[in-house]
Amino acid sequence: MAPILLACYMSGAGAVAAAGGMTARYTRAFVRPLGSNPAAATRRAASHQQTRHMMMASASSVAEGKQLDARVHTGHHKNNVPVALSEKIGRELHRNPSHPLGIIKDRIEGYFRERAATTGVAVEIVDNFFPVVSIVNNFDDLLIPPDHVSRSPIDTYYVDDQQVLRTHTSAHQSTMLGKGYEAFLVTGDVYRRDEIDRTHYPVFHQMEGVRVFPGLLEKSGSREEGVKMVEKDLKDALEGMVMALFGDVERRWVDTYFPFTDPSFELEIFYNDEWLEVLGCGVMQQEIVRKAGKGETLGWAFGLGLERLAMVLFQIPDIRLFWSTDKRFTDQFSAGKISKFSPFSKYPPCYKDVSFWVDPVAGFNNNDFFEIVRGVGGDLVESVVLVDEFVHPKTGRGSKCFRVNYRSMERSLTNDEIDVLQEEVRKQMAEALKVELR
Ligand code: FA5
Ligand code: MG
Repeated sequence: MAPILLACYMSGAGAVAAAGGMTARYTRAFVRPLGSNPAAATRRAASHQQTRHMMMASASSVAEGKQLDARVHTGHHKNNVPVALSEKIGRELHRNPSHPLGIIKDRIEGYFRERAATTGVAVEIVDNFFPVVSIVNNFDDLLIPPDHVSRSPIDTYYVDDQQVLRTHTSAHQSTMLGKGYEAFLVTGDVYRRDEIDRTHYPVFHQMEGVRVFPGLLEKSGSREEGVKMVEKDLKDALEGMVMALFGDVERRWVDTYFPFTDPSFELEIFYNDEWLEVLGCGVMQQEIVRKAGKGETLGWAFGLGLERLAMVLFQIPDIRLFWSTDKRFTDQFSAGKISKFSPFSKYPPCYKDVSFWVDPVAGFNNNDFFEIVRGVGGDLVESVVLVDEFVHPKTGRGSKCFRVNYRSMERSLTNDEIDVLQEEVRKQMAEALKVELR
């Protein structure tokens, strides 16, 4: 036992933490189609089972008398939405004009409204679409392949076998186009099962922007020329937006891949000594536009993360803070103003390690563990870091050790209260995940 524990405490937590950068689901993930990796396929199958276990665990909250939204908690066997998560639906932080997310949203909308005044094309602005969308809208309409990894219940919250919690605001592209809008912005909360750290939270906010150009193809002479003009307008619009938010900041375009745009780009800005990806965008795939009834009309689309921008602009160090109802947080912001957040003291952390055997190692998915921790510890969990992992050379069993860092943003925690939480985490792990706790 002793050497195993030693291994757990001595391995490089820093390296693991450093590797956990911002998820780039619709870029990086797309080079790894689901099913291309047998180990991953086993993991996904096993995890699906686990997800169902956890769903049953959350169903017990129904008995506790909570009012659950029937649009989200359908009782369908595919449903993997935890109650703690669905409680975030309806908070609509982006619609609060004096919340940092609302303040940024208003700025960007203002910028595009002004720009529209010069182009003469009105922008339709929407921020209240319910986050339950069809699988068709979230994936199929956007040409995301049927076997793509982002569709897995490991990465996505399913409501039933037809609907998900939207994983991006791109889910509204096709319906908005289909309704006839030529320019629109759609802002909303999006949901992804993900790792746990300062920049990742299972709910965050995106703004989608789309503009199509009727008649441009005919005017430009060829599709190739037209695409160039659309690309230029897209880049002008977004650089202008960044200027409106950050002033004359250093910025660069990075070529990337999205299934729904071609060519595709990411915009990065140089801020506080590092390059930061703020949005993905590109020229819309013609098939999407065509299916939405707009024929060969050319268009562009972008999707940006509001938290990402807000963390930089307001200097908010932890993504959990956006959800804080502590007056020391909320009272610092007022409508229309971008101001620096002053942290109201940093309370001491308290960390707990959990080590266990998994057999086979491919049968375990980290996201399932993260969700248990989130479910038990809620916003007291600052981060979860994989500190050690190895496969036993003789038995072939896998070993993992995670460090759960607890820290309240509002008060000091006691070791005793965290012990109670950690015990509950272990209990739920033993029930829901096929692991042998050590
Ligand atoms: C998308 O979601 C695409 N739908 C964006 C898009 C729209 C591309 C239209 C082309 C056309 P991605 O997963 O990279 O792409 O997310 C877009 C932005 O959301 C990122 O640039 C980042 O600002 C933000 N974002 C992504 N993941 C997170 C996260 N876990 N936490 C906070 N912000 C995130
Ligand atoms: Mg990205």
